[in-house]
Amino acid sequence: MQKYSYFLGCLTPNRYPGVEAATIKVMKMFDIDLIEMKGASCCPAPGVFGSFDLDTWMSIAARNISIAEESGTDITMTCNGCYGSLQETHHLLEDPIKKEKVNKILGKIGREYKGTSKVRHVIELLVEDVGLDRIREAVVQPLTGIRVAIHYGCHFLKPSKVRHQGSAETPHVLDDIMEAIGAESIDYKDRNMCCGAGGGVRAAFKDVALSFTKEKIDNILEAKGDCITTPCAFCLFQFDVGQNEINEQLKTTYQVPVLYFTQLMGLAFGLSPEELGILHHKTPVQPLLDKLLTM
Ligand code: 9S8
Ligand code: 9S8
Ligand code: COM
Repeated sequence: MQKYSYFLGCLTPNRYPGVEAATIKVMKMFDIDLIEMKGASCCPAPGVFGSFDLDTWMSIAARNISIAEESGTDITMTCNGCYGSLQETHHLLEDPIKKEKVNKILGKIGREYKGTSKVRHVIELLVEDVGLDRIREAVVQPLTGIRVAIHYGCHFLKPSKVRHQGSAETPHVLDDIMEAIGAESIDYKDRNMCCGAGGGVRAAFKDVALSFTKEKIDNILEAKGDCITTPCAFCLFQFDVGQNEINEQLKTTYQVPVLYFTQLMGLAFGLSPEELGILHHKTPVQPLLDKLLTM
């Protein structure tokens, strides 16, 4: 069994424990053990901390990575923001001058960043290490007939010269996974547009954030999407909770189910909605489950 440190970040454990459960269970099916990182903190959020003070941001991120280094494992995560912080810090600290500066700060708390743990999004483990063939073989309940609207999220794709997720303009890694589990990944207008929440926008200007979310959902409905999926816990939160906020404000009735992509994989692998924690999402997922039963 290969071991990976699972960097949870803030949203996954606090708001979406089902994402944590689904991801651990799905990865275990492919002999990948996700281990807890004792003492990990906020990544810290790239669009917030990173925009204000790079040294503070990098030092906190480097402290988190050093926890994985201690256990001799690489590090993975289920949030694009966390991926952005840790992956970019790993990249920036290839510069010896920056590394020395950060280690001076970490030295005050008896820690050191070495750079020995790789930082990889859980999608990378699934596509590169597990492979689409093994994913296809694990399917017991193909999601045939389900029209999935993928939202990749900004930090997954950009800056593209650091992220290496194929094309930042026409990404397809998650499309490939969705097709491997039998679902149909649909095209819709402005697919790569931000969900609205990132960069502190949700915290500072909620109406602006929600107007982005609404525009995306309208585009998804126009393309007849049955559900939304994403590789980012923060985007998941914005679409799931955001639809309810829009409905309250505008007296609308948006109800497009939102699932983390490993939760959709779990359904295709025969895990129950309870095991995947999807019944606790703010926007009910029942319409999707009902459609699955009729397929
Ligand atoms: S940690 Fe604190 S706020 Fe958050 S979920 Fe993802 S980004 Fe990193
Ligand atoms: S949250 Fe997740 S990755 Fe971001 S910045 Fe724009 S999109 Fe939603
Ligand atoms: C979004 C993270 S995933 S942040 O709000 O841009 O920092």
